Amino acid sequence: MVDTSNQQIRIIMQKQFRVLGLMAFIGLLLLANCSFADDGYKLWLNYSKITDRTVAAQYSQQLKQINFAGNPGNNNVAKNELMHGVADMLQFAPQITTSGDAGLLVGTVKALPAGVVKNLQAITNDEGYVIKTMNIGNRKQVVIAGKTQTGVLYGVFNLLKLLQTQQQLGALNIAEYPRLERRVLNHWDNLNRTVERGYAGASIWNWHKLPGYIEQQYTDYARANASIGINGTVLNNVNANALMLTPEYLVKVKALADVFRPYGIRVYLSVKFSSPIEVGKLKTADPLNSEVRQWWKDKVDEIYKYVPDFGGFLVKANSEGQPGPQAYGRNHADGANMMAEALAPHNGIVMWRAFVYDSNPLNDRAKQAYDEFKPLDGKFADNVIVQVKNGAIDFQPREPFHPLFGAMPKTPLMMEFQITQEYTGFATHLFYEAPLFKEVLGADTYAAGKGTTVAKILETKPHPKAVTGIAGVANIGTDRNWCGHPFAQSNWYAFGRLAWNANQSSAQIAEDWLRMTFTNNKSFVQPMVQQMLQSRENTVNYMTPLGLHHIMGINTHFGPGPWVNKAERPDWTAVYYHKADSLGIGFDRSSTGSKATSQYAPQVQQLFDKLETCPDSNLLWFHHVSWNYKMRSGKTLWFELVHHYYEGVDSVRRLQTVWNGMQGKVDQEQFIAVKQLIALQLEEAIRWRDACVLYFQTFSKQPIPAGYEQPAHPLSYYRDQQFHFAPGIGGNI
Ligand code: GCV
Repeated sequence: MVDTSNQQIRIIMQKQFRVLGLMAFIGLLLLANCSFADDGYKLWLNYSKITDRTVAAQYSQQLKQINFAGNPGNNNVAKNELMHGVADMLQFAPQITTSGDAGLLVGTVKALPAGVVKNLQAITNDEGYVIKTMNIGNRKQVVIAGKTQTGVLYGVFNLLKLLQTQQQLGALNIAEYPRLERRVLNHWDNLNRTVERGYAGASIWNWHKLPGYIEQQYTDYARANASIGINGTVLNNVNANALMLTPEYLVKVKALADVFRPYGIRVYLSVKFSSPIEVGKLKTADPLNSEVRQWWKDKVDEIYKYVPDFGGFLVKANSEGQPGPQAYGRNHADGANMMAEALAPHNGIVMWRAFVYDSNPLNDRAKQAYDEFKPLDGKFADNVIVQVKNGAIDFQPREPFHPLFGAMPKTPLMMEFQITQEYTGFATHLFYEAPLFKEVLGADTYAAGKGTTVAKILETKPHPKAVTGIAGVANIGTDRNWCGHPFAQSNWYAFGRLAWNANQSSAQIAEDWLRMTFTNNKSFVQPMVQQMLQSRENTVNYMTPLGLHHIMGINTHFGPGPWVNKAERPDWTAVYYHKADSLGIGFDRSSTGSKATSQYAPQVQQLFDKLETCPDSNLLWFHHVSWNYKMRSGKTLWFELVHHYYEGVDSVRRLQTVWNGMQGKVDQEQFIAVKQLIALQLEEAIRWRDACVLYFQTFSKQPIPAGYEQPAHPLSYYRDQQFHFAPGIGGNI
C-alpha cells in the first residue's frame, strides 16, 4: 500500500520523469524500492517489482496501453488502483487511451462497446465481473467487465492478483460472483480506541480527529477489503456504547462511510438495546412500547441523513450482561423486529446475534442458543438475519459446527467467524485460519438430506426477501503491519476469499497470499503453504487436543488455565468444560449426558453420540472418556492426549526450522519479525503443553512416557504465573 512517504516520493518522481526521461525515472523508482524494508503495511497489495524479465516483458507488452471505457475520470478507484499497481510492478506508467487496440479494456457492461459485450458471459450479479482474453480487431486484448463500478473494481483487483502471482494472461476466461451478499468485518473497537480481544494495537478509528482528519489508513483499509470482496464493516464493539448513536459520533461515521463508499463498502453499527433510555431519555427500552419504537424510527431516519447507504445494525442482546428484550418479558424476535421495522424503509438490515447464554446455565451452556432461537424460527422480520458463531461455545481452536445451522429453515442465518485470535494464540502464534473456516463451512448438517453443508445453508434464502451473509471479527489495529503478526494478515485475507466463495481451497488461498505478500520464489512458497496448512492443527494439539475446549487463562484468555475453578459464573471456569476426574476427562453431551447431541440432525447426532463413531477430534467435546479407553491409534486416552500435546510443540519446532531456512528469500525485516514471533510461539506452546499435561496427570495418575522431554517446572509454577500485560482488554470474561 501507499504510505505517505512513498506517495511523496512517487509524486517527486513523476515530476522528474518529465525532466529526466525514462531512464532516470526507472533508476529513481528502483532506489525507492530498495531503500525501504518491508514493514508489512502494504499487506498483500505489495505490488513488488516483477523481476522475471520474460514475465515482465509479456505483461508490459499487454499493459502498455489501457482503455478505460466510459472515461471514468480521475477519482475512479479501480482506475487508480490499476495504474498504481501496474506502475509498481512493471516500473512504467501505462498510457491511458481510447484506442480500440489497447491491450487492456476495462469498464462496466454499459460503457463497453456492444461488440465486446456480446462475446462476454452475461453478468447478472451486481458485484460480479468477467475477465476475458479476446481477439478484438487485430490484437489479443484482456477485457475486465463488471455490471457495476464495484464489479469492475473487483475485476481489477483480480487482474492485479494474477500479475502479482505471475499468471499467464494469454487465455483468461474468468467469471466471478460472490456467493453471499453481506461480507462484513465486525470490529470490536471501543470508543476510547481500545479493542476488545484486539492484539494489534489500538483501534484504527481515530474518533478524536474525525471527521476533519482522514487518515491514509482508512483508504488503505478500504482498498484491502475491496481487494478480497469484503463489502461491509461494523465499526464498533458489540458490547456497544450508546453514544455511538449521538450526532457527535454520527458525523464521524459519515466521514468514514464517505471514504469507504467508492470501494463498495457499507458501514454498519453495533447498537446497545438500551439506547432509548441512555441517549433518548426514555424510561424503558421495551420493544413493544410505542414511544420506544418511534425513538428507533427517528434515530434510524437521522442516521440515513448522514449515511444514505447505511447498512444496518448488529445487536448483542441478553448476553454476557448486555441489555435485551428479555428484561421486558419479550423475546429476541420482538427485539430484532422492532429495529427491523425502523430500518426497512431504508433497506437496512438487522444482524441479531445468537451468541447468548444465561448466567446460570442449567446443565450445558452449549445448548442455550439453540434452545432460545429454534422456537423463534420463522418469527423474524424479512430484513433480520440471525448471526451465529461457528461453534456453540466460543471460537475455540476446534468446535463442532453450531447446531443452529440447519435448525432454523425459515430464518436466514449468517456465519460469525473470529479472525482475531482470542483463543488461538493472540498475535504471537502463526495460526492460519482457512482450514478452520473450511472445516465448518464444509460440515454436513444433513438438515435437508446429505450434502446440506453449512455453506449451503448460508447461501440458501429461506424466503425471497432474505439477506445472506457472513461476518468476521476483525484482527486489525494500529500496529504498522495491521494485524500484529505478519501471518495474521493471511486470516483477514482468507476470510474475504472464503466469504466470496467457500469452495476455494485453503492451499490456493495460502499460496496466493504468500506470493502477493512475500515472493513468488517456489522454494519459499511451497514449504510455507504446507506450514500454514498444518498450523491450525499444531495449535489444537498444544492447546486443546481431542475436543478439549475453554481451558485457557481466565479473563484475558491468555495461556493455559485448566485449573480455573472459580469465576463469576460456573461456565467461565475451565473445570466446567473438561470435567477431569479420577475416572476420565471430557464433557458428556451425549444422550447419557447433557443431550446436546440431540440438537443435531439424526445422522450427525448418531455420529457424535456414540463413543465408537465420534471422531477423535471432537471426542472430549461430546464424551467423558476413561483414561484407559483404547483409542483408534491403539494408545490409551491418556497416552494419546500426551502424544497430541507433545506433537503440537514438535510441529512448532519444525515450523521454526523451516522458517529459519527462509532468510534471504524474503525481506529481512519481515524475516526477523516472524522469526521472533515463532520463538515466542514455541515458548507459549511449551507452557501450554507442560501446564496441561501436568494438571491432567493429577487425575490420570499416569506417567508422561519415557522418551518425552519432562516439563521444566512443577505444576505449581504454571499455576502461579501471572500475565498482567496480556493484551485484548475489555471483555466480560
Ligand atoms: C465482545 C467472548 C469474548 C468477549 C466477546 C464475546 C462476544 O465471550 O471473550 O470478549 O465480547 O465473546 O462474542 O460477544
